[in-house]
Amino acid sequence: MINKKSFASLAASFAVSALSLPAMAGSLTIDGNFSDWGIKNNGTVAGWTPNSGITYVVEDQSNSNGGYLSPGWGGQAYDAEAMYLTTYTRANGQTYLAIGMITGHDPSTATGGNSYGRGDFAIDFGRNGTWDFGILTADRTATLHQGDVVSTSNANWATGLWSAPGVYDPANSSYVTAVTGGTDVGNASLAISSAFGNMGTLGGNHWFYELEIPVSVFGQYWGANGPTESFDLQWTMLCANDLITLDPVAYVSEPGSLALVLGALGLSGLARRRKSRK
Ligand SMILES: [Ca+2]
Ligand SMILES: [Ca+2]
Ligand SMILES: [Ca+2]
Ligand SMILES: [Ca+2]
Repeated sequence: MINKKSFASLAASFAVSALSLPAMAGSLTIDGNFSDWGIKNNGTVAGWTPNSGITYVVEDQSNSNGGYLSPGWGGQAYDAEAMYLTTYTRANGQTYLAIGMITGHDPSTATGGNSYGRGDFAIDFGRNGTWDFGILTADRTATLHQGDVVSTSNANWATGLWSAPGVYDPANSSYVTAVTGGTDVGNASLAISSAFGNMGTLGGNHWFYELEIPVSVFGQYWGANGPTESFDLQWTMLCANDLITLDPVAYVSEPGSLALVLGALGLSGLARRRKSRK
């Protein structure tokens, strides 16, 4: 599995014009309910696994290890637990990027004292450390509101408390948390669930963020056949005590699609020749 994934990202880095993302035949309802993603809060590890056509990452933690999460602490109350992503085209011809995220962080957490509120979703096209878009989960300025998609540079982001895992250094943190400026380029649909339990096996309360973004807002970064560059999607809270990051292009949904990519590159023939030489 690990080999397959790294081979897939190698293939993706060669096949720049053929970045393929997971896609769904149907569409989702942006209502804060994850049943349409196939996610289940049934008290099992398998409950985190979504329907096919969705890429995801799970990093479920608890209050063990002194509440250490990486890069900071806080246990379940600051646990970024899972990120999900898919794409689909609606009957109107418009293609959408949909994002799901599960966290143990209460969205109503106020910022003050030792407490930090929710952050925004961040996208880095090119995976080059420059965060190009934010999707706002709260009103951030007089003109940048919850649900806005904002074109950003890194100067348009607040950062967290940590400069590296376990290193408290707010002045030198590069972990982006919330948008502070930039250009409003469009609107996402956003719904946040109320608290639920029984997610996975580690206990605690959880919340689900569900988003849908028309890919036209990404301009040059999204063409007729999908994103023009690989990208990272990230979410954290205002302290960045725990982050969750998804690189969806590294994901290959079916062995057949990897074989297709490798075949197109002539790599499968290369692999066979190498093998026969041994
Ligand atoms: Ca839903
Ligand atoms: Ca957890
Ligand atoms: Ca986590
Ligand atoms: Ca970038």
